[in-house]
Amino acid sequence: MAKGQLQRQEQPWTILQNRTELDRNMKLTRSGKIALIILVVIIVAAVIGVIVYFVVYGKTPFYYHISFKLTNVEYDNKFGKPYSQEYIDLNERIVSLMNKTFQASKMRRQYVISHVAKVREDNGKTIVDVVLKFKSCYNNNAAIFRDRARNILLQKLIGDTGSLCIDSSSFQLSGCGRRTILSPGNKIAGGLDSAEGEWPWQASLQQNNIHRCGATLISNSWLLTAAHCFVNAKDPRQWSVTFGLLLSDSKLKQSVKNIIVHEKYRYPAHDYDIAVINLSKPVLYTTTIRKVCLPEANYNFPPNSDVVVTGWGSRKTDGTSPDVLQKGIMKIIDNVTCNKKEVYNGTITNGMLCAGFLEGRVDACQGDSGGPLVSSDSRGIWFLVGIVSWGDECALPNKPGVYTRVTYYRNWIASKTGL
Ligand code: 4AZ
Repeated sequence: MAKGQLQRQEQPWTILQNRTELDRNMKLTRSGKIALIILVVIIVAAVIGVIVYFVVYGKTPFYYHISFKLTNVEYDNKFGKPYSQEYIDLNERIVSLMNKTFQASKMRRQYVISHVAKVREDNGKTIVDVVLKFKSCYNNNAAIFRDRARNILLQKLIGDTGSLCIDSSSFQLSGCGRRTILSPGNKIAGGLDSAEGEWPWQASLQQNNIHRCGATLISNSWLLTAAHCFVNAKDPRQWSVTFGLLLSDSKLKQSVKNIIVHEKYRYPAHDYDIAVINLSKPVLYTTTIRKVCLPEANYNFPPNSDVVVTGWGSRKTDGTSPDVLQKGIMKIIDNVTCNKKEVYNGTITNGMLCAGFLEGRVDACQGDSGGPLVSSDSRGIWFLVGIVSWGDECALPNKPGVYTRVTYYRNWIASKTGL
């Protein structure tokens, strides 16, 4: 009885044990299957990610601008007309030289095409501005990419250049202050709307996704803006920058890693109204997103020269803000004039610069702060002259806009950014 009982007791125990083992095995195979599925999903997602990355970045070309002097080509006024036979012939000779240069180099796979953007005169000789187009590379390799292109060109330009004599000392590879849109023009006759790519360094500085200020791209990771944009709002996590013509449909949004406000800026004083923004990751330059050139500290932008201010600021004091980036074409006003009693009565310091018209009419306004005031040189390269800072209301007679003078802070910018 006792044995029988034991036997009867053993049977359900063994069954139970076997079932538990079976369950464990089944569980193992089930968790094994789940792990396998997860692994497959991860691999598929990674493959899709890599493909998307290559497709997206593979379609983003790099443009490099170079210029050099042709010592055996007399300048001809017809070079100024892109449809003249003279221009077409010169373009063909240069494109053929560029094609030969890069097709016989280590960059043959990255090189796409080139074209002459502009022909200029220098002491009767001809200077050509050429745009070279390359397939994309990773952004952090851009500097290496650039150096490689420069070395290939320099080697070629001091050697055999066929029928063209090139002054290699005139060679310049300029990566800033250039549009790749050739003739943006005015979209609206007499209006102030800009065109996509016309001001490719312009950014909108946004606090919790709301436009607060303008900012200017000065490298792929740094922007310049006004210190007063960050009064009581210094946490970089609440800020982002966007690029593109329309505020409502930006082309790119970047997060901010760090904001450096000039250590001597004291609100509400207007001196030292400058700050630099470091992006969380560098932007990839495109046809419509590019950096402006920074002038040297000793450069002087002469009074009365043409400058352009751009931004999404209001159209008049306390007015509404536009969706399309606006431009205002104006003149630099010297500090002596701007300090006259009836103008700003001595309040304009050496770190400030005035621009606009004493009769009013064109001016920056609320929301343009931090944005660029730019000027183009004889080659059509754009330099940053000022940062929108302050003014007595907007477009009033004798109250032009006041800008942070970039040359005055050039060494401060270098000390913070290395640029
Ligand atoms: C502002 O409040 C502002 N007219 C910017 C520029 C000017 C005036 C005000 C210049 O952001």
